[in-house]
Amino acid sequence: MSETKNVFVTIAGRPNVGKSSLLNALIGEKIAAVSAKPQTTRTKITGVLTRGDTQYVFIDTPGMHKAKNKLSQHMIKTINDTVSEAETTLLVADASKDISDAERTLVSGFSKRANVILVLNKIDLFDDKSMVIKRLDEYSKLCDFAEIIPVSVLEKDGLDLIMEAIEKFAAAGPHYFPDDMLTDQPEKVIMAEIIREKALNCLNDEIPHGIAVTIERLNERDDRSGEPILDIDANIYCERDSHKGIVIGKGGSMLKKIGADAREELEEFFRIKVNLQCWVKVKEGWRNREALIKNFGLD
Ligand SMILES: Nc1nc2c(ncn2[C@@H]2O[C@H](COP(=O)(O)OP(=O)(O)OP(=O)(O)O)[C@@H](O)[C@H]2O)c(=O)[nH]1
Ligand SMILES: [Mg+2]
Repeated sequence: MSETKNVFVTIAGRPNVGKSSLLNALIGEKIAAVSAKPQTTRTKITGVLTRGDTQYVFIDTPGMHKAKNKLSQHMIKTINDTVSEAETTLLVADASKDISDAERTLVSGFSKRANVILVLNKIDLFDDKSMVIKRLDEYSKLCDFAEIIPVSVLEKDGLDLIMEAIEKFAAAGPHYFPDDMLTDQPEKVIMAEIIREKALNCLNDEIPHGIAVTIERLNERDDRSGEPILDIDANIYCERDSHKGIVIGKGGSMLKKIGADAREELEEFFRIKVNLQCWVKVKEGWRNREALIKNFGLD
C-alpha cells in the first residue's frame, strides 16, 4: 500500500472576497453558504477532499472584520484561533478592488507566517487583464507569500493551480476523515445554512445579518404514492418585530420565496423530496445575547 498524506488548509481573508465560494469549488460540492452580503459565514466550516493518497482538509472561516456585537466577537475569536493554528493558509483577496487600509493591515499581518498562498480572486471582473499583473505586484510588496495565484472562482479559472500549490505542503500522515466525507457539519446545520443563505439572498440589507435559522423537527416518511419524503420544520429568527413582517412579506410572499428556493436546494443536496415549513420568530437583539448565540450553535 502506498503511503497516505494529508494537508490542512485554512481559508482566510476579508468579508465577501469569495472564501466560501472557493471552499465549495475546491471540494466540488456546495457545503458553505455564499451570498453577496459580507459576513455570511459565522463559524468555521470544514470541507474534506480525498484524492488518491492525499486528504485535503479545508477550513473556511468568517471574514475578518471589526467586532460590532457579541456574535462578531465569537466570529473573530474563531478566525484568530483557526488562523494561528494553520499549517497552510489560503489568504483570499478581491483582486477587482483597490487595496484598502484594512486589507493592507490584514495582509501585512501574515508576513511572519510560513506557507501562505495568496489567492487573488474575482479576476473575471477585469476587462483589462493587465490589471491582474498590477495587483499581483502591489500585493507581493506587502508580504513574502509562498505563491500568489490569480483566479476566478466563479469561472473555475485557476483552481488547478491552487491544488498544485497546496499539494506541495502535503506531508505523510493519516487521513483523519473517512475518504468519502465532504464536511464535518451535521445534517441539521447544513439544512439551516441552506435556508439562511436563501433568506440572505431574498432580503434587503438591514435584516440579513440579524437572521438565524434552526431546524426544529425532521421526519422521514413515505408520501401517498410511497415515495420517501423528508418533513423539515425550521424557525427563522430575526432581531426585531418590525423585521418579522419583512421576512414574511405581503401575504406571506417573501417567506414563500425563501421556502421555495431552500426546498429546491435541500432536495438537490439530500436527494430526497422535501416538505419544508418555515416559521418566523423574534429574538430581540439576539446577536448581543450570549445564551442565544450559544443556542444557535454560534459560540
Ligand atoms: N465576480 C465574481 N464574484 C465572485 C467570485 N467568487 C465569489 N464571488 C461572489 O462574491 C460574493 C461573496 O462570496 P462568498 O463566497 O460568500 O464570500 P466570503 O469571503 O465567504 O464572505 P464572508 O463569509 O461574508 O466572509 C458572492 O456574491 C459570490 O458569488 C468570482 O470569482 N468572481
Ligand atoms: Mg463565507
